[in-house]
Amino acid sequence: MSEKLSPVETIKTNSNGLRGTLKESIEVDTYTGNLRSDDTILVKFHGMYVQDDRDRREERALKKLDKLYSFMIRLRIPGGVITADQWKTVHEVSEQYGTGTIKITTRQTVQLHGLLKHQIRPTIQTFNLAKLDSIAACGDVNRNVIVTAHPQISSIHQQIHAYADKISKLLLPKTQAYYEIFIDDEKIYERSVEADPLYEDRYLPRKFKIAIAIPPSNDVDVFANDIGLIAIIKDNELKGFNIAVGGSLSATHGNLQTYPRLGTVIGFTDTEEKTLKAVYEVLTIQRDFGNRSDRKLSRLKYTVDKMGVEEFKNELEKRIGFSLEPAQKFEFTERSDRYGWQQNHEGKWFYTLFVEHGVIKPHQKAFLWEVADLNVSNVIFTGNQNLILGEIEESNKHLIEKLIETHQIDIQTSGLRKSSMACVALPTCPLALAEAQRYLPTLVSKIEPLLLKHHLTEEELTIRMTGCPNGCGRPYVSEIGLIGTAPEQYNLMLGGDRFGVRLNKLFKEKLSEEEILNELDVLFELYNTEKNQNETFGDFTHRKFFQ
Ligand code: SRM
Ligand code: SF4
Repeated sequence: MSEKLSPVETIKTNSNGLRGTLKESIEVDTYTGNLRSDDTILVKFHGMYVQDDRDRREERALKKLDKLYSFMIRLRIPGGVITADQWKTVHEVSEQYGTGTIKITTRQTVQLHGLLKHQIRPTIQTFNLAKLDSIAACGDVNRNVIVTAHPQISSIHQQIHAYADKISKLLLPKTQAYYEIFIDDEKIYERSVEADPLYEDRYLPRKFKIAIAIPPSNDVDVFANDIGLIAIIKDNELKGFNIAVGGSLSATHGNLQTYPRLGTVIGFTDTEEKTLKAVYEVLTIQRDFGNRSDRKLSRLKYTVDKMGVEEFKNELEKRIGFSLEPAQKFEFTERSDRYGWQQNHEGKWFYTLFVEHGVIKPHQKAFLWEVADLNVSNVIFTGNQNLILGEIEESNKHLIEKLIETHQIDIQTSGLRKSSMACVALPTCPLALAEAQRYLPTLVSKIEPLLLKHHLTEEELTIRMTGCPNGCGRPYVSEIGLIGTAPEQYNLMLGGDRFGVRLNKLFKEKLSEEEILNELDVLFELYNTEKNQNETFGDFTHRKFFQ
């Protein structure tokens, strides 16, 4: 007997190409800042979420007021690269329609919070003029494709980088609803041009994520993605990609059927045509076999585990019409960003700015505006929530150096802070059980003295915090993972490696700040006295507690 479809499935198939009643919700229902119920689902496929300020819920409920609804918009920026002019547009839109804050996400793009309903269309229209869009940035489709950010890493980085854009385009939904609803007044496209052989009218059972890593860097956490492509480079030439499937980090507290899983490498493809075909058909398998009744169990990882890796690979080879070659050797030896100035193989300069948890501070925003005004660099977002000013000619470097000085852009901070990551959480995320990006900076300030006490200040150990177990800040692939369970309470996860190839495990549950600090004090002491030569903290805790 077939299982009952989840209600989201019906909303998708009945949506007339993701249109639903979004136009009416936005233009007719002016009495509320919210959308009609089904439209709150559909608007995600166009890159937006309806939210409300959770800090103000109580105050508004007491006054018998509706929630303070607003929208978060997330841009689709494959590979995270935009021009200086596009940055200026993001800056201006954030001031005119958002809260003023620009947030770099863990998937190489930016989000703006706090847009009111009537500001959605002008926002999207302004982005559109700057050739920016938010199509498929959320929803049950392929999301922003991410790729190792720093072009210095390889002279063929550009060639690999282009794959992010090609894959993103290949997997875009065909519906023109975005343009129709948010940009043009009239319906200008015929439905006949919208036939969508990939997504059909049911789209995927769940969100889908793809990352491309260029070893030795795993700054994208390639194994945390539904599909991970690992570039294989020999003699400075791109030979092809290893393909990993079934990565995803989310889990639900108390639901043992859910778990974080790292992608499994199933083979290698040596041409662009073969790589794109394999990527495309992984999506069709997930479309056809993915769980459409329980959204908690609908990511590709569950499809892969249900079918078994071998059966999944057989199905893929049947669909692509060729056999995958054996996976090639690779090694990851770094994951953090390369802060400060770096020069690439062509002599161009790149400056990586540390942006704590992706929240651009006012003085950084002022700096970036003036840099963009010079128009001598592009802007690259990293999967670690930082930002690179790229492609700077030697003759222009001094202009940016001067602005760095004027705006006191300081990258001097501890290794721990530089390797820290946190998700948005409160006040906008409806799923947050605890604070994350608003709290981790304070906690890091309290951990730093412990590192000093145990002579570990130079250690670049990774610490990641999320407000719930969904894993948006990828805490399951860190050396110290803190996952919110309730206000001011976190599970402490240990034993993950430094480069994102081994998951951490639950060490202690529901700890308060004081308990976290006490645990870390003891752990740092143990690490300092018992570690092997060159052993990282993550490898040490793995050996000590989980082997
Ligand atoms: Fe996420 C949902 C923020 C990366 C797993 N994520 C959300 C929502 C939209 C909450 C919601 O559903 O209403 C959060 C919006 C908060 C806000 O107020 O802005 C949210 N996720 C984020 C971002 C902004 C975190 C950040 O601080 O950077 C990241 C945006 C990435 C992007 O640009 O697309 C973000 N989310 C991730 C990642 C990490 C990654 O992709 O590398 C994960 C774990 C990897 C994975 O997908 O397994 C992740 N987010 C989730 C999940 C769990 C999905 C699942 O399979 O169960 C949810 C909840 C859901 O989808 O039901 C979620
Ligand atoms: Fe929200 Fe949880 Fe994601 Fe953090 S991890 S942004 S709290 S869904």
